[in-house]
Amino acid sequence: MQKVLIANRGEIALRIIRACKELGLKTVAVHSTADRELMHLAMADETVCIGPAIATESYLNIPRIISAAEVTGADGIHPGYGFLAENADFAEQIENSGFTFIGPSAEVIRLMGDKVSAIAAMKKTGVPTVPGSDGPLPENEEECLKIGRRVGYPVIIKAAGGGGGRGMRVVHKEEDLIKSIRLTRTEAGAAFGNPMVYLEKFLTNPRHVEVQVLSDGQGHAIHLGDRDCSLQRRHQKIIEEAPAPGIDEKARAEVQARCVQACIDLGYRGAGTFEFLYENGEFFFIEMNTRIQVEHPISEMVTGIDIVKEQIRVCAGEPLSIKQEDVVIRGHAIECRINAEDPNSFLPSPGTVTFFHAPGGNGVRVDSHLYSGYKVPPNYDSLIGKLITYGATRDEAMMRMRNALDELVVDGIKTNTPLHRELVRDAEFCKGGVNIHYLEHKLGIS
Ligand code: MV4
Repeated sequence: MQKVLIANRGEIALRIIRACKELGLKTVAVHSTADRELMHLAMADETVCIGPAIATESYLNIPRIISAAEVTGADGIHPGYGFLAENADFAEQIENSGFTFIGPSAEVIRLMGDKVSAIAAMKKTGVPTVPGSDGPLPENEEECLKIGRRVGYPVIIKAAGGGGGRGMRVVHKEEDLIKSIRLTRTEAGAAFGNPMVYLEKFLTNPRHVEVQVLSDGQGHAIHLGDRDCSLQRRHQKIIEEAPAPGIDEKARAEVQARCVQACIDLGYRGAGTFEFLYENGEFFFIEMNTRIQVEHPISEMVTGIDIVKEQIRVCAGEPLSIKQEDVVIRGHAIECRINAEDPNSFLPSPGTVTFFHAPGGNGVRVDSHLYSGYKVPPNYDSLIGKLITYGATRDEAMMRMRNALDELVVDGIKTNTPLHRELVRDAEFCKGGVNIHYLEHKLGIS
């Protein structure tokens, strides 16, 4: 691989260009007409405008992206996260056109995109899953009632084509099961073109803990420890940390080893994340993400491994250069997602950044495409940067985050920085180990 086309925008496009530069790879940045002022365009070797602001005609338009790779002679395509990152057809068309998709095979993306087949694959390889229907719910409603009775209430109905919190419904009692299944099926058919649903025991107070992996698809795989992403609102993560605090060490070692084995069994290539619910000392697999994730930097900080560089290397066909025994989790890292939004209403707040000052100092990392004068367009995700702090201990990382947030200045638009300043001083969050409902309860949503 010699030239990488980055099929994304914003901070992750910048992050990928930095990795390519370290690897000595040429870069092509593609962008929409709304994104001519993006910082990474100035750092790329070449740029191509692929269409209008509306993502379906630019960042989501497969023929336009492949054409841009063709005209620039790029041989690798990095999807980043979001947009086409987990679109199996995109990966397939890239490979069929003779380019390298920086991610796993289209087959593995498809397997993990269908949550029913993903769970079946995990059961087969020995990754622990949530007790449930073990497959799609049958058409026969008497059979569904039997499954509900066996699993025990409360249960959750999820769409096979869903994920990330889309297409699910909690059922507290048997009387509500059948109508909930019918409703979820109808919604899933409309939203995902697939009415298939499955059932799981509903865990009432779990934490969201995920395991980062790297795998070369040639029989070598490693994990880079775990992250706690429980602090979320409406399935949008707000703060993440690595490692997850207060996890049972035996359960942790076991689940991490199972994830590595799963990568080998799947022939997995690239960076990936196994998502779990963690409750009462046990891990339960819910989904696998086949992309680089927003929160990958905290795992980089505690391992010293550049995940994006390794992801590109293994997808270029090189064997994994790191052995598991060389991966040492050292210290603690926290990430605050800085969004261009109103800190109270959470409504997007696009516009011109009249002044930007990034914090710095020991153990502080800022992954952001922001600069003074940059105009945040209204067309895309509101993430404008990630503030990451590292410390020898969790307390030190938290202290550095409090100070870094106090140094951060973003003028001209509203950001969620005030919310972050409050959260890093929250007594329960400071203790560590809050569950997935904590933030919404604190904000008074549910
Ligand atoms: C669950 C659950 C409780 N029990 N599954 C939401 C996102 C999707 N990835 C899975 N989700 C959940 N699945 C069972 N069996 C609770 C959630 C959930 C959640 C999970 C992770 C992070 C935040 C969440 C917020 C609400 C619900």
